[in-house]
Amino acid sequence: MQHLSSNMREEDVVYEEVSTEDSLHRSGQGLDVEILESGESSIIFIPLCGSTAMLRFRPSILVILMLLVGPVFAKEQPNIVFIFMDNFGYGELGIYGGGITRGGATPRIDSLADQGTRLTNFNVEVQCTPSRAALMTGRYAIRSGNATVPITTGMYGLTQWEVTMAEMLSDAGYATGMFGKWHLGHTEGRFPTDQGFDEWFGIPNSTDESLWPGQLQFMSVVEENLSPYAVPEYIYEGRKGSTPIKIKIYDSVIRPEIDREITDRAINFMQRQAKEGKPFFLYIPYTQTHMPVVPSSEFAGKSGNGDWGDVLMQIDAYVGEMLDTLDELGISDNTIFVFTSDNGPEMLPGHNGWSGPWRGSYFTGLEGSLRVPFIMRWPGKVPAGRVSNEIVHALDMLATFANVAGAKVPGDRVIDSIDQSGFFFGNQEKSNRDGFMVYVGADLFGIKWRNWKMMFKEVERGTDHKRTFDFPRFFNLYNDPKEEYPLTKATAGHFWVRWPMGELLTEHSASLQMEPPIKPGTPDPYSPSEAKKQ
Ligand SMILES: [Ca+2]
Repeated sequence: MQHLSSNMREEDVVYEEVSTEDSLHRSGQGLDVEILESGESSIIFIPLCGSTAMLRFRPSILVILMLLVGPVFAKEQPNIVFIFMDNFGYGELGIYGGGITRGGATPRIDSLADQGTRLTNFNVEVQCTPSRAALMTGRYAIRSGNATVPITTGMYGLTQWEVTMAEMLSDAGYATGMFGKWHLGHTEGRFPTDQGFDEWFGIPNSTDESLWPGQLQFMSVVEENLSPYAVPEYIYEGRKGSTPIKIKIYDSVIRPEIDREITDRAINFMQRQAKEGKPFFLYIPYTQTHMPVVPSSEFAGKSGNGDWGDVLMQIDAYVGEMLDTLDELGISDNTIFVFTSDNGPEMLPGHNGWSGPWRGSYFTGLEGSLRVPFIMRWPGKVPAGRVSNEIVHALDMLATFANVAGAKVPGDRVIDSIDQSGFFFGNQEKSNRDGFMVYVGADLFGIKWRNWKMMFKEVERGTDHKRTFDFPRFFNLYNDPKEEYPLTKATAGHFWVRWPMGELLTEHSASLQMEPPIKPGTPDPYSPSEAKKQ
């Protein structure tokens, strides 16, 4: 039983084989889910009020989306521009209650909401790397070995076996360009141009690393050559089929200006593709508003309200430039334009983002971590001015884009992505998703289902101790948006919600059993059949 928690001994564990139904019942009583292998069964490992029980069930409900549909060939393939902000909270944009209340107006992005559909319940994974892994693969990040930002694994990211959104769209005939932050691998074979992007400009990791070269101790460690990873982060330029080239060190001088260059290159990419007449997928994971949040010299002081307001104005202007470019090129009507974020707000003091009406920063399972702004515009296709509180997850973008692009979702693996095109097109009021697993790192913190959450764990801030509840906490998000009152009139009498949530959990657990997660740091080549033999 090598999977037992480090603080638990084999002899402390009580094993019990139970029916699926019984396991569902008990799964509503607090858990730290780990899937353990045992022949064809799955085992859920559940600490119960000081004692521990092993619940075993047979996966009777395997709704594996592996059977997900073949491609629906689109008559006309729309371009896709996908802006993915970094640590940009739910409350930042004017249209979400931010903008001027945050010190910087965002009129261009706000106007996108009038021209398209805005979601108030778009959800993501809660850290940079997992969120990007989920978006790119349509699979929970735990599956690809990217459940957390890399802390101890120098070699990380997506194995070549994963099929990314860029690879999928590339196979469907798209030109694919990425300009910005990857955070899915920084070693040979793990760069964006190894994962389906024709071209890439940006950083492999993250923006806090721009602070490293300014520290004497760090630079002396670099001199000492203590680790291949304790080195300055570079800005790269890459093309599919060749090794990316290091352009310059990403330091605090370049940090404020990098999004300017990302924007220029993104615009250049659109211009080139429009000339070629080829549909394109343009992925723009900006570096703002990850700390350090410092405006470009062009915007410094512009809001009169400090760095944050300046940066909001900057982001809005850059997005506006891209929208103008689409208009100038005459391709706005045939372009899906999405503005969203990878996770909830920055939490570092002095760089505090804003989660709007929700509680919590990134790295938590709270709504502030999960819900981010999301606006999609596709003139004539996606209803203009529509606002919806239906649940959509970043996971869903893969299958949705596959549908509109006539691309093919991989059929040989577990896919968590759900095609939401019918919902986005306004053909249906409801989305095709009722809920999802809430992970914080590799830890299953709980389940969100409709307006409810059943949480087994909680952490107030990403670096705090997490609390594990003996009895799960239930929150009615309509009555208690800040998740403060687990046992009130709003929740009492509603514990039935654990049953539909239990269904989701059972399906998820069974799928992890059937296709064990790839371990963090797994080198290429990875093959699931070889992994099973080990
Ligand atoms: Ca992030």
